[in-house]
Amino acid sequence: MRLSRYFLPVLKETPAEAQIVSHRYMLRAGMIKQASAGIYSWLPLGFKVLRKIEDIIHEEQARAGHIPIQMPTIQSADLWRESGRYDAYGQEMLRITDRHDRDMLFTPTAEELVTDIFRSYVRSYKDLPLTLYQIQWKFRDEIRPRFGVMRGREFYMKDGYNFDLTKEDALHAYNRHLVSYLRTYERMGLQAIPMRADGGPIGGDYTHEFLVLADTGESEVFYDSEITDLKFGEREIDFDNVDQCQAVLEEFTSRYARTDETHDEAVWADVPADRQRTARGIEVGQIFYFGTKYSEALNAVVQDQTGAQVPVHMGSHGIGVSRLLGAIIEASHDDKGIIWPEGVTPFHCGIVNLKQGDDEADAACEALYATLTALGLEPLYDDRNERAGGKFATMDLIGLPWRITVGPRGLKNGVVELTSRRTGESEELPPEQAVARIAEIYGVAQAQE
Ligand code: 5CA
Repeated sequence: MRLSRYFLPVLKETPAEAQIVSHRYMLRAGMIKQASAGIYSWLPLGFKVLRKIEDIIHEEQARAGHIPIQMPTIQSADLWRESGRYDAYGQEMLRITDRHDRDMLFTPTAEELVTDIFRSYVRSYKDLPLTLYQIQWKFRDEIRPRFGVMRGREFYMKDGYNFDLTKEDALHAYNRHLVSYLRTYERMGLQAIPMRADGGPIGGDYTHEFLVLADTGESEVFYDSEITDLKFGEREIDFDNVDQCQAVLEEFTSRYARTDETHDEAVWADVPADRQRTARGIEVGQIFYFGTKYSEALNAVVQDQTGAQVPVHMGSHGIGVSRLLGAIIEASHDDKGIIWPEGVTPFHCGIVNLKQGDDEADAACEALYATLTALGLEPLYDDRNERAGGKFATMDLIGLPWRITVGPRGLKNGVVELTSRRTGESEELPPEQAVARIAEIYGVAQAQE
């Protein structure tokens, strides 16, 4: 993309309404625009990161064997009356009346609708296990929407639902989700710690929230410091293997890690004092096992091996997709702007032309742009007729992890400059080598000369 043709409405001033750094940078970098309280338009740069996050989630869901679907945002109240949640959900639910005076609502979550799909088609234990998921907009009429996309009223969520014959099978689905989420967040450059949590309006005794530690987080958390040393990393996992998934769950949940809702001073006292940590965290996901709560209410039954009709065991599993942009920025920024992890960056690198209009500099930038693009990478080429200082400030603000700087002086010596946004370190090297380095970082193969 050439910056001169892009739509990147960068703000010079810090918007007064933004209280936390991620909200400030998302507004200043032209990623989102508030449409009304807690409701945002996604501008090109923000939308691009949202899509990257979605892509990672889809890939990891596929790896775990989960199947994508799409359910509507507007639902009839009838199913919610069947489950008893129409009244129970309270004022957070946006209620809508259609022209025929029918009660509708904007989905805050989708246990009822997905259970209705299941009960309409699935009759036998032979069709289990089954996990369906979607990535879809949700609406919760939060009393205090704030911090930009962190606590929106309209927000984007991955919500998945497992259907299993037995509690044991459903607990495997729970463990599988935990493993899959660990991988998912790490690919986004995040450490998200599973913590024992509270079921809230979704329900269920088994539930973990995934928290990213950050001073601006809304939850107070208590954990054993050993937990931050754990990494999922590159390990191979067979998601159908019950023991493997169970082992990962035990590894990541055996140490004390709880939100304030489940914090227990008596158990906490057993954690060695020098390992006790209290911090703030951002909840980027939650998994639940709630048994037959919805299947019994909505009569979602299958025939088991003995011919008996039994309600299926279920759980649901959510990722705060739009909230993740805020969480990633909270975890990765400096005083100049955002620092995107390579896994979610909107463009793979920036190209800054120090002297637009200089034949050699223009030609070198065009060549870099063409070569990187041919490799399947997306560079953002700042081809505007602007001062170098302004171009650097924009690149730093929007946070691309790598920048190639091209100027007449360097080109005389046959070099360009490659700069890491994270460390600020620069290196001079020939343009072909800069391309090779970027290709290597992103794991794309270069054709042999
Ligand atoms: N049905 C279950 C799992 S699919 C569910 O709704 N879980 S949830 O309530 O925990 O939401 C899932 C995730 O959505 C949360 O972990 C959080 O990251 C995100 N989320 C919840 N409310 C908001 C909000 N108001 N703004 C932004 N993200 C939110």
